[in-house]
Amino acid sequence: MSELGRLEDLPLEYRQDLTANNLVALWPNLRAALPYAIPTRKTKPTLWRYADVRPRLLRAGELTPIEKAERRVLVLANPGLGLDNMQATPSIYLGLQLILPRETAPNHRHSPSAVRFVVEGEGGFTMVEGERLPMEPGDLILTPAGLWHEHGHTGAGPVIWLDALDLPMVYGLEASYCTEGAPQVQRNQPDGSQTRYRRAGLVPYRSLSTPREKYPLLRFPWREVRAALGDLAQVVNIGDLVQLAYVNPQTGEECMPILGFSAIMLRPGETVAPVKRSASCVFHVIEGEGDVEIDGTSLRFAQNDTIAAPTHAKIRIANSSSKSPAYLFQIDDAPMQRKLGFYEEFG
Ligand code: GTQ
Repeated sequence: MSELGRLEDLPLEYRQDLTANNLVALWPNLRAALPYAIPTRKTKPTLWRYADVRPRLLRAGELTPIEKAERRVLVLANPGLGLDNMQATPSIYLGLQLILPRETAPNHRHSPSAVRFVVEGEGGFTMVEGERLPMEPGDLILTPAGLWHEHGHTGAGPVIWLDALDLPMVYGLEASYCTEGAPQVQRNQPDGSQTRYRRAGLVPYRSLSTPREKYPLLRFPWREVRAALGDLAQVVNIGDLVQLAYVNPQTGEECMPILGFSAIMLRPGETVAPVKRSASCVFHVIEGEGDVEIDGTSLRFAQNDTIAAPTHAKIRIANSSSKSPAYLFQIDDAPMQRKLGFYEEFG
């Protein structure tokens, strides 16, 4: 490998002249842009304990009325990426959102896509294009790019969910913006997408001849996902991943364009070592407790904690209970990397 010329090797007058003409010499910067073998990663393996976030989020509920917040969210920001940048990983925005009884987070739509993973509370709902979607703990709710959505809460006690958005990508492309709207009129089909697409392998007959909906299924109830994981666990060898992807039931492809979502079950006492991948990812603990090791950093996790891992990370996850399974919700940017042609697994 030849040594590349440094900036200091160039005459000062020449460097200043380049700058004045909005030009940059590539070779002093080439290795930073294209490092050998492994990308430069600023993302730190990071764990946000729910026990730390929850009281601060409830305090935000006291300090800031919903009218002054629009969305009452504490963002899980990776310290390696700069807190102000609001990135859990370079592609994943995460926030924990609080809504209190009778509050509404007003109707809007935006160019980034969002999903909600419900953490606690009963009686919350998200309305998407007039369809009212109940939010039970563990449910995954999609609010894709450009669709109207508002949140409400008709129950008692706080409702908290994890927001995951592809905001860093869309913002980085200078394409992130939002439109406000009047409250939606509810269609007489609450949770209609879930009713139509409840069973894998069965789609409404009419969908075969009508133009495909881009987002046919908007809610994935945890009850169904949990049961499906339990079934899958019966036929997967111990140590192999029991993992289900949330997909578009009409195409079988990932349900959202940039970020991917899946659920993992760790059987009692089980340790798994997922294949190393070019995607960055996040784990949110649905149930259970254990230990995760990311590039040599060990983190202990409990229920509702959230963990970020950089691209190209070596990851090991252990369920520390010998009696109960553990369940994780995984978010990654594999869909985008696949579409762009650079997704890799290093098996
Ligand atoms: O609930 O629509 O965490 O627009 C950030 C931006 C949540 C939302 C966030 C949003 C929302």
